Amino acid sequence: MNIAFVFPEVYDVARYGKRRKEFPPFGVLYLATIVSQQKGMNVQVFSVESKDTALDLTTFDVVAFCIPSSVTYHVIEGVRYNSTYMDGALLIAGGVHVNFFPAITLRDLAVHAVGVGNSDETILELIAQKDTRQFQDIKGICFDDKGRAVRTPNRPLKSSLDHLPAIPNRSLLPDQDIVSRRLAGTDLKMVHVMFSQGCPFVCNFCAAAQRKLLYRSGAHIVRELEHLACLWDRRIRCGGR
Ligand code: B12
Repeated sequence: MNIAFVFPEVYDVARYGKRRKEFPPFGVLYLATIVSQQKGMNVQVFSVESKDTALDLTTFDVVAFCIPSSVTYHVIEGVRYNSTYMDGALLIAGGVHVNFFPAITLRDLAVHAVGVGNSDETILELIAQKDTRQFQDIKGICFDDKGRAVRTPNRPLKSSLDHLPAIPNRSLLPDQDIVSRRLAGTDLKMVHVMFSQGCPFVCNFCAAAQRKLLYRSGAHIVRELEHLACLWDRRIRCGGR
């Protein structure tokens, strides 16, 4: 089965003019890795900008739209309506914007279902229902039932992040997402790693959806750091960035 993940290029808005990318899109990265580890799943990730939203998606059985912030919602709306799809393709969406506006996103984008909150398990369950379109037993989603938006119960949070792949497959992302250009104010190149999720504070300007802090274990993190050190070593020896 062919699965397309579509996400808007995420530039830091403060440095947008300089096309400065601060973080790789971790949501897309983890979801795409999880799906690609399943037998028979071919994953491709499309990074889009607002000037170029017409994609040929006719070879994909499932198209997953990722909406990291409301700021880039219009980019995904552009892709949704300017692109071409396979007949019967399953269309799904998720991301921070969707977490706050699941039913509106479902309607606006005319997709079959949206994930609400962490969807590391939800994504596989949604894909498994591609042909049946029976979504009612999947936790943490909002789905279309003959024009009616149905919200299912939240998916309980895990107690850690160790269920995630220890080494997310960065080669699924555009090359420049693997290593950021430089650490602010220095010439050091850097790579980002996600150690935890959530935030305990209640700042009223922030839309962080998850207050409970979840961590990866030390061993889980070390596996990724070792992998990155090795990758970096190879790049230097091969004369890469
Ligand atoms: C890191 C980060 C950044 C980074 C990079 C973001 C990126 N590459 O995604 C940088 C610094 C670039 C950034 C910039 C901005 N950010 Co920011 N950022 C974050 C932060 C701290 C973490 C995001 C993250 O990586 N989470 C971890 C991943 C794994 O989770 P995730 O992306 O949500 O994905 C999961 C689910 O959403 C879901 N999912 C995602 N996609 C899909 C797709 C499908 C099909 C399904 C089913 C599910 C699904 O499953 C994923 C895995 O569990 C969040 C706060 C937070 N705690 O969430 C703010 C946050 C997302 N940012 C926010 C904002 C406002 C911005 C800026 C507008 C700030 C500014 N004024 O410059 C810009 C916008 C950039 C842009 N062009 O969109 C807001 C968004 C609010 C909103 N409602 O839109 C947040 C929530 C913080 C806040 N202040 O409220 N940000």
